[in-house]
Amino acid sequence: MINLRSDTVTRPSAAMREAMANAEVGDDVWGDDPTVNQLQERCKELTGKPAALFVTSGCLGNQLAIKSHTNPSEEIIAEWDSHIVKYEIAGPSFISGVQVMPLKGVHGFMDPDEIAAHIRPDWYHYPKTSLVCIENTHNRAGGTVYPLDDIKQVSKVCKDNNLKLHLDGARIFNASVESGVSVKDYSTQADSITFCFSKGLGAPIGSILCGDEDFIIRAHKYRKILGGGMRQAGIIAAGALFALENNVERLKDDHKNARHFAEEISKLPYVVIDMESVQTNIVIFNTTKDASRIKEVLEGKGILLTNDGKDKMRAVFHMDVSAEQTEQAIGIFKTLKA
Ligand code: TLP
Repeated sequence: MINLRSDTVTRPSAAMREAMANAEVGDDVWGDDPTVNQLQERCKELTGKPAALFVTSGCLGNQLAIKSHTNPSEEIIAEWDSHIVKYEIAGPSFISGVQVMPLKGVHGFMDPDEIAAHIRPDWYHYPKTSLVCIENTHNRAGGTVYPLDDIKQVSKVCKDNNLKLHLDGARIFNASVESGVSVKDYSTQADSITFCFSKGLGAPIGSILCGDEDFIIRAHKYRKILGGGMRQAGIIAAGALFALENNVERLKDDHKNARHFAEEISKLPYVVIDMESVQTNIVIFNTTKDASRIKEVLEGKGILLTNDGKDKMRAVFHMDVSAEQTEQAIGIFKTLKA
């Protein structure tokens, strides 16, 4: 099977498993796991943030960030198609008691003037706006890379208005290898960042949340409340360290495969792709055929991908899909009749 459902489907390599098997461990709820501590230190260096917290998932990282930056009955601004709005099951209201003001972006990026226009004036009828969340790369826009200058403008709006800025950088390394902008240069624009080891980086589990010390002290408590404290977590932290060491530069191969796949399938009469959106490892496309039917037929031919409603599909490239398998997938797509 060529699994293009997500970059979360990768399985750890033999070398990564070996690093995990040999990890030194301790009880991380006591702060005693040397491998978790090493990973958190490494992530502080990478992001330029004073503190870091290892968490089970990108969702937990985002939700802890929202909880730690806000108070109940406040409002946060996020892009309407972002992961936080679309796929975190109303987590901001459930966990933090805040309301989301979703703004539509272009390629997933909100207009800084529009953000400014939606900050609530101080009035007793209104919630207080306290946080802006951005996503880089933007998943549902097709893995688009947030231009650093645009992030700087959003950051300025936040600073000028005393708002916090959280960066959902689940795929920040995809953005970084593609743009040449360092993870640190992206992170320092925001008050907090999460990124995932379990997507393109190929580790089985884990994400990190980075920010200043007080923020991470709050997040640490909330992680505990939500059951996110792990004991000998060094076993999974070792996979994450291995991923940072070995799997960053190779993300460019995934981008190349995604681009090639998009270029080829865009020639098919029933496929419509905004090629401008194909910037990293995700290909989102529309189809004039029934997307769920295409998905079914492709599954029978050995390709797994996802559909979103009747006419939208997503294919994600990652380390378990080689250039040859990309070629095979294109070939199979071409056998579908118009
Ligand atoms: N995205 C998953 C699904 O949940 C949709 C995927 O297959 O792409 N931020 C972004 C931008 C994400 O794409 C995801 C996962 C997360 C956060 C959450 O990460 P996890 O799955 O580790 O909770």
